[in-house]
Amino acid sequence: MSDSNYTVLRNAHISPAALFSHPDFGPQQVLGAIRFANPPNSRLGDLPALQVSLPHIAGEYTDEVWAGTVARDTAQASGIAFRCNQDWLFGTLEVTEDTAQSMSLRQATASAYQRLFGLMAEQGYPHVYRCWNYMPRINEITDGLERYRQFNLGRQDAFLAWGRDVTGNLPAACALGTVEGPLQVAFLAGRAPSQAIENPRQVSAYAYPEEYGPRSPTFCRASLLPLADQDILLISGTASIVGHKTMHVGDVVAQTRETLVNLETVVHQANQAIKDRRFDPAKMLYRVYVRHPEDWAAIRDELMRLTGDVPQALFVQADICREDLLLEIEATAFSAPRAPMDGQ
Ligand code: 3EB
Repeated sequence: MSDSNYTVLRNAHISPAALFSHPDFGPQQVLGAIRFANPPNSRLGDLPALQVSLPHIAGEYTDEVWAGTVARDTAQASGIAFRCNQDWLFGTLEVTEDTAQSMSLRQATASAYQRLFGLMAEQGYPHVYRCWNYMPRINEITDGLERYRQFNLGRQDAFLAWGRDVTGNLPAACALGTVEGPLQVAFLAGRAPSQAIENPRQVSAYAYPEEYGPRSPTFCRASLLPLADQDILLISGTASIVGHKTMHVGDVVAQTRETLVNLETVVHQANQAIKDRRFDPAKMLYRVYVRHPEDWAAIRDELMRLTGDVPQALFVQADICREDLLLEIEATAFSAPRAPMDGQ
């Protein structure tokens, strides 16, 4: 663990058995976790943790763990489990849809995000950096509208209700489909502003034309957190989209290559923004969402050409938010630590 005076944020893929005994991810440091397991299993204690019932495709089961220095005990408010420290707040929540109770997916999403913004305001962490969204039957059409598009309506409803921008400085995000269960949301918020990074190869998601739904998705391509001793880049789910169009329909290798060019472009944009520091695609932590599990090895081989070695990547089977997308890749990058007085 760093002995600097600054609060550091880190994340890693850690096997459930090693959680809490790892020197950087002890009980006092862990803020929360996201676990993919089908069926769900335990050993997360009272951590704010999403257990998303999507199967791992390959490799050992690991948790994606977020940690800082000295996390406070888990608290509950507005149905949100959260842990925070001086700088960060990590929270998780679930909302069950129930049309009999007027709780459509749109309403469930609006409720989740309204509560999340409420908690952030109340606890004094006004900036949301990253949201993870999982919902059942994401590509199913009900009442004439694909459920992902209903989710986009509800998400934007909540941003607008809180007077937040729906363009520009938005959180990074991902949105994936499960088979059944509640809407599940995890989020990372903080006290200091982040900088939104966009991809010049792609139309910003908040500016997608109406053919992708009545309301645009409310996220940015990556959140850059310029910290005292380290820069962190949280890259949104990234897919084979150029402009606003899906490319290479039906061709998983070509979709993977396009996705990786998009990822490299986002990293390049972030490096431009920080000027002297280098995020390196070879060293990022990846999560790969794969629609058809049999495609995973072909995707891994392409990713290896970028990372030059076995990538630090977790492969999970999930439905992607456009019917014609075969994969989506998200990543976290950490720059080399800076000497404390450097660049001040
Ligand atoms: C895309 O680029 C692919 O709605 O939060 C990626 C990341 C995607 C986040 C979201 C959707 C979301 O449009 C889909």
